[in-house]
Amino acid sequence: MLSTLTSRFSQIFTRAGRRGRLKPDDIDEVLAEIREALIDADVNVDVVEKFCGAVRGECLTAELHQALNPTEQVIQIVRDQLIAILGGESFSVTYASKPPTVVLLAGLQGSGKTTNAVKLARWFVQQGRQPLLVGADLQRPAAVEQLRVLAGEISIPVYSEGRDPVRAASGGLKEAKRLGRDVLICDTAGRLSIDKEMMREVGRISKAISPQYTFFVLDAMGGQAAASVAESFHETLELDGIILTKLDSDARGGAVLSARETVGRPVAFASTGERLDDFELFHPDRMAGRILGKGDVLTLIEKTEEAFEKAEAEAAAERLIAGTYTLDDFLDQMRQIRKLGPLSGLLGRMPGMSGMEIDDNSSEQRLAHMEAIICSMTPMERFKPEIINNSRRQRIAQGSGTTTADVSKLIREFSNARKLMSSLGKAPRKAKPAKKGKKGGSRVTPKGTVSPKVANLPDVANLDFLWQTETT
Ligand SMILES: Nc1nc2c(ncn2[C@@H]2O[C@H](COP(=O)(O)OP(=O)(O)OP(=O)(O)O)[C@@H](O)[C@H]2O)c(=O)[nH]1
Ligand SMILES: [Mg+2]
Repeated sequence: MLSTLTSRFSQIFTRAGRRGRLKPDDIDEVLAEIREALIDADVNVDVVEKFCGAVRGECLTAELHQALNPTEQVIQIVRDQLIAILGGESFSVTYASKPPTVVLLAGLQGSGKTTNAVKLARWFVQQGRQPLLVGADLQRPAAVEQLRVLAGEISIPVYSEGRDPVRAASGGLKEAKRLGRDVLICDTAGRLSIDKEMMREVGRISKAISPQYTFFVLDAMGGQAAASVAESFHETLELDGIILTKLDSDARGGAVLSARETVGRPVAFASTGERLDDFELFHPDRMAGRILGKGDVLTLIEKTEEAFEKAEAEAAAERLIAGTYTLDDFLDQMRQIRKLGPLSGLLGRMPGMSGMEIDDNSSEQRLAHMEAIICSMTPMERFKPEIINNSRRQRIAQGSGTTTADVSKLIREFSNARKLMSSLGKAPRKAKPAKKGKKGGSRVTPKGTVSPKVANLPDVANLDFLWQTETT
């Protein structure tokens, strides 16, 4: 996701870091590089200028040339301004005082309206709501069936009727009231804003059901051009927000970064894959962090919570943030994360890994290599990878059928991830070894029990058993 932009930012800040102190001229050079990276990412030029102007202003008033770590400070300023152009606050849904809360989806053909209608319905179910989906795309013969099949996977009812989408929509509203469903989500046919008749039709649907929320479904692959299409929908429909789809694709960033400014409405939700659970509230701060390569631990934790038992998730989240994990845990987490979907979508959310290019076909093989490397280490090496010298590295490489470079790479990635994770926690703590005898150091708790708080784990002062394994 936006990996090209992330690696451009990473190169820019690495170069800036090498300069040490940044004089105003240096800042202008850094800004010129940022401007070029954003233009290359297809970001709307007005947005780029506004962004760079704001960053420059902040940098100059922050008197960076006197700052101890100027690059860190610039990154912080860039991050804040990215958050600003992404909309600042996350979207929050206010429910209608008299249910149902009505949501209308509109957008271009193939942008993801039907799939995201169902994803949104699933999201409402998670909020404790009872949605009803309405199929008002009567243009394409299979559209309602597509909606029914997808909604059927998560047992959400679908209403549709006849051939007139306006009647289908208002019939859906009546049905929601009759059934006591408290959210109504209306899927519509894909249309072009230049098709006046089709635009009038969606206008009539909107009048018939008076939505609380009208979302424009925007394909991130379409870049800034797609974002500007939303502007013309806005004239007919008065949009309330955007659902940004296909963020897992190799979209360059133009749509994501231009949407808020060009449409004048926030991105409310983001769709990051083909699966129904690849969907979340859009958080500008997390997206900014992701673009800058700082990972997206919170989203990962939320996804983890969904995929695992609560107690298990609690332990994983604590360990992620507390930074008290070892290579055993690292391996454990990689295995758990695999359960959440293709690695390409998820690794970008792990701190220190967002710059990694992941090809899903080779990721299995890579994971197998990582596993072999970690399994070829002694318990002490897994606990304290700093002790791995050349001869140990050679032994591990031989044992795992990999190269010493592979071993070094893994240790480097692990150390980076651990450093970043501890910096996200309150205070950096020393790693504690995994419990003796527990496979893979996993702290998975049985169903229904409360996970041990990291702070309450036994303090293993005596590491003798680790050294014993070393010598046997
Ligand atoms: N990779 C990926 N694919 C997505 C995402 N969202 C939707 N898609 C896919 O995009 C394609 C089109 O999605 P639809 O939901 O049918 O789009 P639509 O806007 O309803 O299309 P029309 O009804 O024809 O206008 C489908 O193959 C979806 O699986 C996403 O976030 N990531
Ligand atoms: Mg559709």
